[in-house]
Amino acid sequence: MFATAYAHTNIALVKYWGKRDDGGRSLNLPAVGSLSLTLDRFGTETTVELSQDAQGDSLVLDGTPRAGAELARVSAFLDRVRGLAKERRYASVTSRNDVPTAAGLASSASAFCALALAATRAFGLTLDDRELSKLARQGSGSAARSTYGGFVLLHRGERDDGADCFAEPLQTALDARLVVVRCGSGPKEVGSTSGMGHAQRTSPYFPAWVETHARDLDDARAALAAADLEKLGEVMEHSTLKMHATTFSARPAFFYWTPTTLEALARVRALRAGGTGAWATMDAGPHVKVLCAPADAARVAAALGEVPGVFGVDVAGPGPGARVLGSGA
Ligand code: 2P0
Repeated sequence: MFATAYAHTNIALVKYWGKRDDGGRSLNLPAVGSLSLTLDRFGTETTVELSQDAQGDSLVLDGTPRAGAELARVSAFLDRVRGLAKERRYASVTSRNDVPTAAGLASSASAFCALALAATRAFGLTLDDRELSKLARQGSGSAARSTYGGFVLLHRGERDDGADCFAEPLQTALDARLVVVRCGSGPKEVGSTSGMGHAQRTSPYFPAWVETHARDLDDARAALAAADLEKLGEVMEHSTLKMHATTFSARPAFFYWTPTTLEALARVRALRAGGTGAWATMDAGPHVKVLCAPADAARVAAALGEVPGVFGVDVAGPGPGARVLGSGA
């Protein structure tokens, strides 16, 4: 049995950052909810093939066999799927990213969503989207959101068993673009999982991050309901700057930003001062993603492309949810 699935990446407008206690169940429950846009470019295609004879799982990522921590994380995720399917067979996983892996463009979001969909189908399970989002979340929190296209909400939930921690799509009349501005190259120094854990344990600002987060989500949802890009952009920038403030104030501190990140941020502010609606968000890496209206995207991309040190710009729009590309025996 095999199945192939594709999932697009997503960028959080209101960020997920930190985990809540799940009583040691390894359910990967977020400390806060989040709200994202699934993109129409960048993503992961993954094939899962079951094997009668294999002595363990295997992983080939972007043409290279992987072992160690990468394989262990995938194998632990497959254990969850085997548990759901009451199956014991091992699987070979072949995955191709069209996201620069570990460069802050959220490859784990599309990767674990595509893996969740391909693995469940290969093991003969058909989960509805809500259950798929809960399963993907256990691989990587942001992956839950790639289940759906467009704007997506991931609920924080309250329950220890994670039953109310799922993603759902948000309806809006708003159309928008995210201009992805590459402000660095190579793998990041601090992964998002370890970065958020360290910030949560050591930053005195972390409690304020959690306390003020629900209001940001409410404001972003109201902005989407009103199709108000300016209001959405304003709360988006506020959320990312608070998230990064927890890294600056961690002990020891760490920085995802490079000087180019700051140059790009200055250019976004200059665009705004000049009357162009443009707002920035940064994740666990140096890149800047600029939210703007479709009609402004070419101008924003040209302005950001001129910033010294920028490696390249891509314009992304709202994309579709995860889908099965093929399956069979
Ligand atoms: C987000 N990030 O909401 C936030 C903003 C990065 C910064 O979700 O530990 O790889 O696997 O659940 O999903 C990236 O963190 O973390 C992320 P885990 P994940 O997109």
